[in-house]
Amino acid sequence: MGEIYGGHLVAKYLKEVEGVTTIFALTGGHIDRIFDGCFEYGVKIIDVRHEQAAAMMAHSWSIFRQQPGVCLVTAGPGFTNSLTGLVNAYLDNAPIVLLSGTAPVRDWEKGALQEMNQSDMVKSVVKWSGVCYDTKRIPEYLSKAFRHAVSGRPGPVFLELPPDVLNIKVIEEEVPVPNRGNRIYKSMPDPAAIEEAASLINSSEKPLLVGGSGVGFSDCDKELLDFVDKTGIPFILLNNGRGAIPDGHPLSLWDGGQMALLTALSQADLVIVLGLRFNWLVGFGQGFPQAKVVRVDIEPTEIDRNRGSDIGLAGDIGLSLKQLNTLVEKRDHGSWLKALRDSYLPLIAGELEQRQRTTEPIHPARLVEQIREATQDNAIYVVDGGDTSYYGMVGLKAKEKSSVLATAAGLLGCLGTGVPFGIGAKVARPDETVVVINGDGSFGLNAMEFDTAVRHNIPFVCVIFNDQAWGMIKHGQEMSYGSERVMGSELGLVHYEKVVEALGGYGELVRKDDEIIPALKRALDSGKPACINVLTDPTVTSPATLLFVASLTME
Ligand SMILES: Cc1ncc(C[n+]2csc(CCOP(=O)(O)OP(=O)(O)O)c2C)c(N)n1
Repeated sequence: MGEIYGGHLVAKYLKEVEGVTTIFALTGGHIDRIFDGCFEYGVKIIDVRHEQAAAMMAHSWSIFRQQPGVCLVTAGPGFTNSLTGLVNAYLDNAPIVLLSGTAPVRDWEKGALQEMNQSDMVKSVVKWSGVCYDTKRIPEYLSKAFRHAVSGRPGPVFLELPPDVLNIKVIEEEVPVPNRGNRIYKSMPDPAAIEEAASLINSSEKPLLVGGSGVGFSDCDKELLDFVDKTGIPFILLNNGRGAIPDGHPLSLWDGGQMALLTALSQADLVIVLGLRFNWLVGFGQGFPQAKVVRVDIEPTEIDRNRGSDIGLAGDIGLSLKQLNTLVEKRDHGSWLKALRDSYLPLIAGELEQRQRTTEPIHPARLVEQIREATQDNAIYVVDGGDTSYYGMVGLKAKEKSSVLATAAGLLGCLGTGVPFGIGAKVARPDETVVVINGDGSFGLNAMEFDTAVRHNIPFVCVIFNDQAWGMIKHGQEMSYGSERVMGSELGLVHYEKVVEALGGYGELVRKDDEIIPALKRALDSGKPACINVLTDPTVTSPATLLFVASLTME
């Protein structure tokens, strides 16, 4: 009869039952036995420099591997540091499993080191949380955590593992290990509702399809492409659903970016919404009262949220589209598409021209264009920042699902996500080129993770759009209070490329347009985690900032 520690059981279960090869973690005495278990059972640990980054990397892994990402943090400050990443995953519906240390149960309520009520703190931002008090039940609790993370609408879960559970030995043969099952069980909407949706789609003259992270986390790419090709409906895919059909598809509206979305919503007679919430990012669904709405969502409570739908299909997107594809008619919406493009392309004419023009300092739209040129659209692009996010999002092209991921433009609007998500993407998909596009302010929040990338040999390129300020906020202050009242939003010229060099990576500073592509190529060829610090025009204000300021100053 073999004996095994609780901490070893954790690693063994992760590896052998859930197939987890890699976790993101920051060490601590309370969780040390799990680290030892990972050593024993060959689970790779990417050990980070801040727990926030561990949660963000796990989130990124969940997108690029389409499996739950696992992160492991120690009790107290390790746990509290992870919260920003956890909330970000919650608001993005990303399945991450956060394993946390906690004070020994025998010392609870006595003033133990790092003792705090973590479970209560976390409850409002997870799908499920639990504390395991019994070593023999570790596999059962882990199984429950994974099931909650992926079933129905995905999301983060939290499991506390005290040291007086992890450091106890039990007889392995006496530990029940749950059968994993298939884990994801898909549901289908009411067939009558599908028929009604198909007849609305068939009779519509100006239909529009919009998809979100539900597309990103569903296995529906083929059904979606079949639907779009058959119906001829113009579409735009957002969040991590972007690229499920590449942006280069002739019916994609990404050639006009957010202007195309706003224009199309205001002119459509029918909007088909797949796995996208009507939150503030789409004006709470209020901006297109003229249109009928068909919604497909795995979460029924989302279907009429903020705006009632004409037809709601509650269930899996792929299964729903498969059924719809048998009922929708082949159509050509070429004249509607042309009318749409005629409306939105003039609105972005200035920006299109800006992409081709060389200026000093460099315009951010031009810098994005040069990044495209250097990488030939063949990379995973992670975009983080304020104004920088806008130019990255609208200027880049997604060649595959999630390959343009604007991590700071989600519901949490969380800066500092770029570097951790870039690292998570490269760990999950080592054969891809990964390029992070970062505002200089945002870069600073998780810059130390370059050390993680160097230690683990995770090459990627981070291009800093250095306007020497928290640009989006600075420009908002200029507009609201006047340029003489800018306060706490200027950063000055910082040599971030030298910071990265000092950490063992590759770095270059770029001031001129003709230096961009050669520097990027050297960075890509260096095979190291690299930072190209590009001085950009500090006076440029993006349309996103104009909208943002207007929305916050509205009475
Ligand atoms: C973690 C976090 N802190 C603060 C903010 C508020 N905020 C929104 S945009 C912005 C400025 C971003 O500056 P930078 O990253 O340099 O990008 P830029 O706007 O200059 O392109 C700030 C501070 C936020 N969204 N997230």
